[in-house]
Amino acid sequence: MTITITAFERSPDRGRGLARDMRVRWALEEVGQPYDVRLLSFAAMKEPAHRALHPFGQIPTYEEGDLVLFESGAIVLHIAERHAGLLPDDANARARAISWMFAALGTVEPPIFERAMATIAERDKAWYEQRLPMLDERVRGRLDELANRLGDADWLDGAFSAGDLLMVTVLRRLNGSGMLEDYPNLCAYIARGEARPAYQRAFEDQLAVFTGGSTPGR
Ligand code: GTB
Repeated sequence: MTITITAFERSPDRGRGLARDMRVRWALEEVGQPYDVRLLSFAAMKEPAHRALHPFGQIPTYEEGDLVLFESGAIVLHIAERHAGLLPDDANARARAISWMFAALGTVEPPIFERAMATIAERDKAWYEQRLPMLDERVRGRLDELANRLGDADWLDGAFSAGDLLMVTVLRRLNGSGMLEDYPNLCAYIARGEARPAYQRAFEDQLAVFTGGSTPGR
């Protein structure tokens, strides 16, 4: 059955792979599932046709036959549960990998997202200079904890899993912030994720949308 996901027609990240379709593309590449991409303008995302798929009028969505999903974490979990390669077979290890998925999106992403939004939307506000150190501190707190837990391991819990996939996409949002450089093991962890062939295929495909190349899916 054909899988179709949605993505920005013109991503504000200019092809840096920071929008949340990237994690879905990467997951599909990891499990070897071909997919089509429907590109949407900001206006089209708010039209009834897209809101029928996504109540909040956002990307990404995922369609497969009668199934329509929204929320990138739920989509990645669906892919990981249906296809081998992103979750361990052992039940306890699988539950732990899912914990890391939730940790990436529920514990690590919020302070990173909040900081990113402030740097975009609040830079010209009177409070920005005062607020930024507080936002930085919240991010640093999470990075300290994550770096301590990861230590010198390659991945968060044994083999690469959907938990690592989500965590790497979350951490990448800090590229260019200067905050990651204090955490060499997290930098190496991100680099390991980015070096995966599936990541690279996904990245090239989303970049091709920005540079005007084709987005064939695979
Ligand atoms: N919780 C949802 C999920 O995980 O799927 C959040 C989905 C979401 O935020 N989608 C964004 C969207 O559709 C795109 S990814 N925004 C349009 C809207 O709400 O009207 C967020 C994003 C946007 C831009 C950058 N960037 O430029 O770097 C990075 C991430």
